[in-house]
Amino acid sequence: PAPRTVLLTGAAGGLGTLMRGLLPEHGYRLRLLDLLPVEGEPDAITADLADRAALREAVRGVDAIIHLAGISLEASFDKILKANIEGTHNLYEAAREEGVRRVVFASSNHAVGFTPRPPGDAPFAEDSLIPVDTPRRPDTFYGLSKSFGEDLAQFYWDKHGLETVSVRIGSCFAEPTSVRMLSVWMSPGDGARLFHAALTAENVGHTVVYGSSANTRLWWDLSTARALGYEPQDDSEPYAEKLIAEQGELDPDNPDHAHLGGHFTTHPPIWPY
Ligand code: NAI
Ligand code: 15L
Repeated sequence: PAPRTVLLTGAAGGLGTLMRGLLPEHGYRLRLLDLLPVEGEPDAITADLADRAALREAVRGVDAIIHLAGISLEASFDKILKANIEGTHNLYEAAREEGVRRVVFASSNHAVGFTPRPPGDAPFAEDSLIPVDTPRRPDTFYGLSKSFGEDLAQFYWDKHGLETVSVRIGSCFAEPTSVRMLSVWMSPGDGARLFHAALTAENVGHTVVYGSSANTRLWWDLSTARALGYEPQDDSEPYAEKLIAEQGELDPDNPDHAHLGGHFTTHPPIWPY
């Protein structure tokens, strides 16, 4: 049977708030968890990913987990280690102990952020799009934690038969706000469609997909996402004229524009810290 009761971690965050609004339309009953209280949701579980007892209780009886909680930008290694690396491990252990069969993991384009973007101008030829099996090249401690999360997901599948779809999300916000986002944007509606596909596709083992809309200027290959049944319906192109007029075209000689990860490859300048 299709999963119906889903634990959404990181429910108070930006993406969590968007998905709280959209996933019920796809038929899900959501249980919410975050370190912070979730506005307007008195039943949400307030817990830290460090609290293994709370996680075990939170996952008990759910059909699947969408794991969004964690630090979502660059931070010190110690903070990333605690929230994203140890925290994600704690959640997988709770899932294993309670027999949860599927996780959808919010990975990130920053796991492959130092990958050069496709050369030339958009739209890019199919065979120059970045595939999911490109070597991982994290651009930050944050990106490293997402790379670890993908390895953890593979390990829990191989060792324990716990399935994961790792979604290397581009930028999921209401609208694209930069020229880079014209290539990597995932509309909230497409985000919900992709999570729904990731929850319902059969026999995913550990599958890695990119998470974005069907953008005219797309940099990466959506075929593994489409194979789950994902059919993106949006394209950032209507925003292109205005954003390019304001910000100019991407400049391949600018290091901030040269790689998938954009300015994460150069900023914030975290050393010494
Ligand atoms: P966000 O920073 O708005 O939300 C993250 C949420 O996780 C926050 O509500 C925070 O309180 C919670 N959290 C942090 N540490 C926690 C802990 N130790 N225990 C429990 N909860 C904790 O981030 P956003 O944008 O909503 O992203 C959600 C997830 O998706 C993150 O894992 C992020 O790395 C990933 N992602 C998001 C992208 C986007 O475009 N929004 C792009 C790529 C990945
Ligand atoms: C991410 O991984 C971040 O969580 C999000 O805030 C955006 O910065 C996004 O990547 C991006 O690359 O635009």
